[in-house]
Amino acid sequence: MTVRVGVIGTGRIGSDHIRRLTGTIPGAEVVAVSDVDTERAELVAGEIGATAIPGGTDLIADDRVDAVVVTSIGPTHAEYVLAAIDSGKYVFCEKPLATTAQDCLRIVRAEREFGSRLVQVGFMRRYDAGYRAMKRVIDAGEIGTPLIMHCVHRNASVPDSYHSAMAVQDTAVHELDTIRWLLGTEIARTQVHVPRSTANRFPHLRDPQLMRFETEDGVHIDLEVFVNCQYGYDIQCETVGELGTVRLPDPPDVAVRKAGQLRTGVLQDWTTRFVDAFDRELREWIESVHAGRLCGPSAWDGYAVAVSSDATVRALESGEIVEVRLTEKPELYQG
Ligand code: NAD
Ligand code: ISE
Repeated sequence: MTVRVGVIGTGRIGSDHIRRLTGTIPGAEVVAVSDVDTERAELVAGEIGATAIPGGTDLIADDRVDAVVVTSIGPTHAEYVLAAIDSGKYVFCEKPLATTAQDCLRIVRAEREFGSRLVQVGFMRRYDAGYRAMKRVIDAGEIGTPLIMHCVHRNASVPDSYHSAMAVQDTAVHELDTIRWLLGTEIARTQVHVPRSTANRFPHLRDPQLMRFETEDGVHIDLEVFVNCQYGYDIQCETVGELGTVRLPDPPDVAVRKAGQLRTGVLQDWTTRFVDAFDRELREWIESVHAGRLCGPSAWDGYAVAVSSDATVRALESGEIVEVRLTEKPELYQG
């Protein structure tokens, strides 16, 4: 059986996911697409023989669509995810699940009322080979109890529309999820330090930012977010434990020795750095839709990250340490 997928949002990552659902991943077919930019939706639909449906909620309700992928901009996610739950359809939603913790909680409540999981959030780092290897080392106790984590998240550049809070809401959310997942605990406190800003981009943007997180069980994490670093896309993570350390490998590239120099390339953006993770993420999502049982990042994960993200934005604005407080985890998401 083929899962007939409808995709809402045909921008950068929407097109990328349509390409992989169409060409790379077995058991799926993109039958419908939608975008407020209707011309773009029609163009994309024409390329793959799908139907362009003007409204996202109409796409969700359409009988030809079994499952939905939401890749529109963040503020539109909650409406579409809630509509998918209302229709009883599986929905894969790109990060963030919603732009406020309150909207994430509405989604969690709607899913609980439905009675089983329908929502998966696009925290794709959980599917990256390096992060998975790091988790295996931590879970096996090889480095002893984790004490400290050092993370770096650098983008070559961002567009003018990117503002200071997006360093948290759009960029650091990936680490907010991977920290919880790698360490198996929640973030309890957050703080942001802002050094002088790079002169390379817009005056309104505070870039770079140094974030500090503390987990419920006392692990301290530092995260540098620098989204106009110029030289490329650079993701680093090292966990320091009582007995040793574990760090992500750099993406493989040839080493060229020439004219007294040794050089290697740096990837330029997330499409190439996480290509395998995106492939694996959507392949496993389609498999779990086939099996009728989701196992990837849940609406609860989307909610927990949104609460930490909101707290970190408040920390950025106030310069204070801000506490992170989650509601009680419902049974649906235990285990
Ligand atoms: P984009 O701006 O390239 O594309 C967004 C698309 O959504 C556009 O085509 C726009 O016309 C459409 N859109 C806007 N409002 C809409 C609405 N109400 N209904 C339907 N379509 C609407 O953005 P992008 O870079 O593709 O990002 C999309 C989402 O994916 C964001 O939530 C972003 O955070 C996430 N993202 C995730 C990753 C990752 O690493 N997992 C990487 C990039 C983007
Ligand atoms: C983008 O939306 C992503 O999710 C990328 O992974 C991240 O590196 C970038 O900063 C975000 O803008």
